[in-house]
Amino acid sequence: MSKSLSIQVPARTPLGERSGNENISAASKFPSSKLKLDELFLNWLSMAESQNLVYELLKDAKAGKPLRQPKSGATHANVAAAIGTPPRSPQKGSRYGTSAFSPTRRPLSRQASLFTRATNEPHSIPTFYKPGGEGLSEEVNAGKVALAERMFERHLTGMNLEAFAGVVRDVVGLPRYFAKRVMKLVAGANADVVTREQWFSYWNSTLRRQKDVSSAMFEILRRPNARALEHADFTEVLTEMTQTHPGLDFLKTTREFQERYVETVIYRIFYECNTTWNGRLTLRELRKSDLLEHMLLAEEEEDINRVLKYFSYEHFYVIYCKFWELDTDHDFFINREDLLHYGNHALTYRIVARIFDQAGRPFKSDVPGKMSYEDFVWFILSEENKNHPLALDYWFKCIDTHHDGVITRDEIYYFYEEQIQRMECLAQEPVLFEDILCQMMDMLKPEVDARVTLNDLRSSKMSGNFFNVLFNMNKFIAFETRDPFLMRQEREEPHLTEWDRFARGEYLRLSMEEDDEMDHASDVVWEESPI
Ligand SMILES: [Ca+2]
Ligand SMILES: [Ca+2]
Repeated sequence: MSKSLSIQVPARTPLGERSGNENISAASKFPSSKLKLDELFLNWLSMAESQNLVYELLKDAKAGKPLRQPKSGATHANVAAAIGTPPRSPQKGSRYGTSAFSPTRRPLSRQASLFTRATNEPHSIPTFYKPGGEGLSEEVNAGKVALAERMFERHLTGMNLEAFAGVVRDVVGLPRYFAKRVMKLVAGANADVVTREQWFSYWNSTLRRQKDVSSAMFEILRRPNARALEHADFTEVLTEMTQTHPGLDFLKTTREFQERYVETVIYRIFYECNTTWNGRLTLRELRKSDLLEHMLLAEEEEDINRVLKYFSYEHFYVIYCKFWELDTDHDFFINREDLLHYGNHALTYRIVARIFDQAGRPFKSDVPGKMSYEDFVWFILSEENKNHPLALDYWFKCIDTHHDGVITRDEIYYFYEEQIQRMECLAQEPVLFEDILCQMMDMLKPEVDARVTLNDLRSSKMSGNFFNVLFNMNKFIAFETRDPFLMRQEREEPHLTEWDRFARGEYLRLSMEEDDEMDHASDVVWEESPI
């Protein structure tokens, strides 16, 4: 018997095609948990360390030795890696994650004030740079130079990364996790010390010419002479953030998920800030965005889940797990069939077809007919936050099948027709097209009746519902029945977006499912153990 057991992991069996009565009854009672459990067990079994353990136990059993209690080797992190879901945030009672679930259990004073500011003002950037001028004023520059001089006085042979991070924070105004990047620019790629001379040379040649912190950030992140920032330009500083942020300590052992987290944060940044959606974030877009404010907040806030915009780990967890759930063959792509399963089969065939026609946004995926993880992030942010201006744009393009910049009666009918059929299948009395059309026009009040433009949608607060009526059955029903639970949530937490509420609910659901699976898995794996 060879020491390395070769165990083939079979493809996931589709529901209802299992043989054996026991399996059928178990699967029919708890279909999804049974399948997930099988998958979890097989994944565990395919890990090299599990195989070694099984081999050792078999060897002991053959030799007639009493079986040893296995060490608690299947840690959460490696089981999670095996089943393809990232680790959750630290549980209650841990130092940083006081709540593993809800980002809103504690008073949200910081978050709430942030949101209020974000909606009332374009952005709030520290004001020590002369606004509108060319670079820094003499006065501001003198203050900055004096501050840096004082800081360097204590480091006559140069500053290490930790000390230099103070300069980046206090003199430049950027988060400390930018220090590594700035150190490279100031002192060279392999430097681990910055001298006073190197600093002032970079300061005078580059940073003092920037008129605000956003342009300093742009300058620091961009490649030489580039006129816009691309995804990859953010990788270095965000990776540094995940390495140093106390709220992301638990991610250090799972590098893959650390990378996925960074990737997801970048997609979220570009979704919000790169309003032309061309993957090239300009200085103008950066200035108009609230990214800098949230980057600074992410540094200060020990619980990263309280930074709902861009950075929440729980939000990443939800996005990634949703993708993983749909990507049943785990090739990291989603096809049309997979997406039909989204949200408990909420979407119509017609809208899924439009998404795969890439009407809302061209896919980044290089595999024809398949959606990549990045495309999925764009989709889920648009689907679960339909009132967001960019989501309106996304769905408008999907519904405007004639590409004439206006949604007309026949286009509304084309999508609503499938909803009528679905209501009939669900034995629900369908809402007639004429009635729904009237209701929608009352709600949206377009300038020209039955001709809805993107501007009409942008000036109505009910636009998300318009789209839900057209292609999302579950949300349509929730809207028609005026779901009191949803309405209360909206009233009580006006600072949360539809996306924030969705992500919170899903995180709770996924956490509970995962806990169940972990309990079952430990029962199954060790139920034969005589100890
Ligand atoms: Ca797939
Ligand atoms: Ca049209």
